[in-house]
Amino acid sequence: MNKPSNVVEMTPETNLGDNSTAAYDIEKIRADFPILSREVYGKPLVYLDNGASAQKPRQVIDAISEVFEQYYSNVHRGVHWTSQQSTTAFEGGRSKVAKFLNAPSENEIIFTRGATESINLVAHSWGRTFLKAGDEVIISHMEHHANIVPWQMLRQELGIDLKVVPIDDDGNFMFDEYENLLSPKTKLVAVTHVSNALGSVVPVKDVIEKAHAQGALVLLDGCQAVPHAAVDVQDLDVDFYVFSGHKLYGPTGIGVLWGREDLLNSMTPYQTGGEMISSVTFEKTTFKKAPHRFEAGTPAIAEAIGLGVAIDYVQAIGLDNIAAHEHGVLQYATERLLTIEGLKIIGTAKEKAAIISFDLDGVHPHDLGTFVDRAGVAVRVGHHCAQPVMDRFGVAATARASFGLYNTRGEVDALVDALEETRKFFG
Ligand code: 7TS
Repeated sequence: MNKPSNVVEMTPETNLGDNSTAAYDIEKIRADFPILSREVYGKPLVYLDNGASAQKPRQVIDAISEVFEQYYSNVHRGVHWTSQQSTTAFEGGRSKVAKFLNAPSENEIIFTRGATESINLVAHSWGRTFLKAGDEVIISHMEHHANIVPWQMLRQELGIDLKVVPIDDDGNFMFDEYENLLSPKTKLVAVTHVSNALGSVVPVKDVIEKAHAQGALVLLDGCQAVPHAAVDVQDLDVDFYVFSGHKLYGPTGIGVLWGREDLLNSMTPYQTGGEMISSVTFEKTTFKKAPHRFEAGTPAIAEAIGLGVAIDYVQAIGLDNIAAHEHGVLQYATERLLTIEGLKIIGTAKEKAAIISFDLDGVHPHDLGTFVDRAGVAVRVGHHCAQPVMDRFGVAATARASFGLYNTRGEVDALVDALEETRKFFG
């Protein structure tokens, strides 16, 4: 992220939550998302679970329908018209992702099923090629399970060590502790760009600089970063970057692994089979270079095309405009939530993306989630696949409101009203 979402400079055109401005026409944006105009339990849907998955604009929905209605076929293997159309659109999706991340080459964009598969791919292919017993991988205390368990599996299999950067009571990444953990044994630093449970923005540029000074590579989990601000992999000077399409207003079943081309081509394949080979005989098989090296079998065709359209969509609004809008909503939500008696925000880091985890005194998060749902408000409750974060703050679960580019201050008010009702009901 060039600018973390909460340090984006605010301008009079961009910092207004609900109000349409020349730079940010919120009503027009909301009208692009069909689901936002529906009601649940007779109440307008207030969708505040974007951290789990974001809703889809009409442009993405239509693009996916168009694939199946107009030109669907398998890719990379047909001389016929539909196959060529599908291949061009599919590879167009790759090219949009490359530009979105400012990747030097489209060959560096590997399509996966999602961030989980991207991280597993790196652990499997890079890890098994380059790690040996005694090597160290550093993660942080606020990782999603998807960036913990694959490394634990390698620890079990190869005997590597896993080091964990602690977080402070506000949910800040403890940089001094990180520096202390780095050593010549460190081979990889795999950390989240933005915490899904706390919203904390990790100072990734400094993390990368220090890791590289020790000769270690860096993988960033960008799931919660790419929907909120512009990411430039060259400016970051990172080695691997992963994210899921469905949190970026795109379809499910499609995700991205970006890696430096030389690195990718030095790695053993992840899955093997059709489309990733150069030649096969019963004696010997040779493999293609990236990206096809890592894309065995028929890929998620319509989904990759849909992801490209989602990227067009956020870029047309502008990532900086989105960041500024969401920052306004985050600030407003933080202030309003703190007026609720007994409500405690968990995660008050210096730099935050538009995610607020909270606890309401005396109300179990699951009861809270069920209660506000009846008011049409969708929040996530649970451990957010980040159980170590819950342990760190001594809770089993939290409620979490995570905002997207279409959320408004009016929706924050609806959440606050629903929480006041919840408090009265259980109080
Ligand atoms: N990494 C982070 C930081 C995430 O937030 C998530 C999903 C993942 C990895 C895994 O992504 P997937 O698309 O492969 O499943 N996070 C959440 C969440 O916060 N609530 O539901 C899913």
